[in-house]
Amino acid sequence: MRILSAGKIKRFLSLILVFAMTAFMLFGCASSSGRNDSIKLKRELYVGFAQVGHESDWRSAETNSVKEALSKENGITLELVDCDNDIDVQREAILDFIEKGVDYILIAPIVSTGWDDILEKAEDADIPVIVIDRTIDDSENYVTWLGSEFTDEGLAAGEWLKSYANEKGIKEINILEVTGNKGSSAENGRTAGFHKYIEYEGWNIIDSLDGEFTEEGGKRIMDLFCEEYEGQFNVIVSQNDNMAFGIMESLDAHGISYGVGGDVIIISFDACTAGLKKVLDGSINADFQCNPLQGPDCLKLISDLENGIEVQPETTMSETWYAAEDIIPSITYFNSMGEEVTEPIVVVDEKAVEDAY
Ligand code: GYE
Repeated sequence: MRILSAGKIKRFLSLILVFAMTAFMLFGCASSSGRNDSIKLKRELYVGFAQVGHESDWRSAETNSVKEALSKENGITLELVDCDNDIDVQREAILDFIEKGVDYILIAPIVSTGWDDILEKAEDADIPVIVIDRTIDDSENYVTWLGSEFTDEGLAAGEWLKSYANEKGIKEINILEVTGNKGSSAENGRTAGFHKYIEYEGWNIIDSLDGEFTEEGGKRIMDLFCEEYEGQFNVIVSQNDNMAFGIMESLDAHGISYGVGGDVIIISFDACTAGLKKVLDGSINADFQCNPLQGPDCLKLISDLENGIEVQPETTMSETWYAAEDIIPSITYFNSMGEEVTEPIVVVDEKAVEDAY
């Protein structure tokens, strides 16, 4: 038997690793890549989709992804209601779907509570409900949920800031936080995750206000913060990219520098194309991706349900953490499941922007 040298074994193992990673990228994430070539439904379906609204680039990408997958060509008539962030409109939309007797109801819930009675009605009418994006926390009358681990996004942002401050020798962290809609699980999770670090690291949080996930909201809150706290903060956490755009407008107007080499570190979430452009030009320091391309997985879930295949109660999207500077290769932290994970921090280049949603 030939004995391989340690160097050869190492090279061989890294080859296997590269091969496995390539295979994973090609096939492991296929369900989130937008292709569902093999799915053929046995009957025409009518699906009602109560969408949150159109507040952000993330939301538009999710809407388009669902529209593309749940399409006429795939045998589905999709009735989409844009609820414009109004909880009453969303409830009405679902009651209307129940009345019409749709085959499936798809909900991206604006808030995570207040669903018990309405989902019971859907259950009574025998209409399967699929929840996407944000979670529903006060009812179990739905078949499955597909979305992101928002708490992990917040935890990853906290761990990144801890490592970044260490590397840069930043001793004091004074944070202003612009959250997304209160009561939405996206806001709950990102806040819960990031605030763990505030607590553990003893960082100072000066203020936290709701910017409703919109550019206008981000600007409005930042204008208030600038008036009130100018000179007192060195970190801004914006719970999505669109609010970060508004925040940067406000900082520009107040003559406050930010991003790489600036006075204020900006952390954002979503990593949409416009957001990653801002990371590439150094205006946003780090952006924690939330993956909105849920259409193909929705179609697969519906197809499995149609074929009597049991679906898992939860599907989580795979996501990437991005930064402007090449100083933190990876972060290690305990995720929301209590597992220790090590994940890469990807430095944004032209290609990352091109590949974004
Ligand atoms: O981050 C934000 C959107 O629920 C994950 O909602 C979603 C959030 C997303 O408006 O941009």
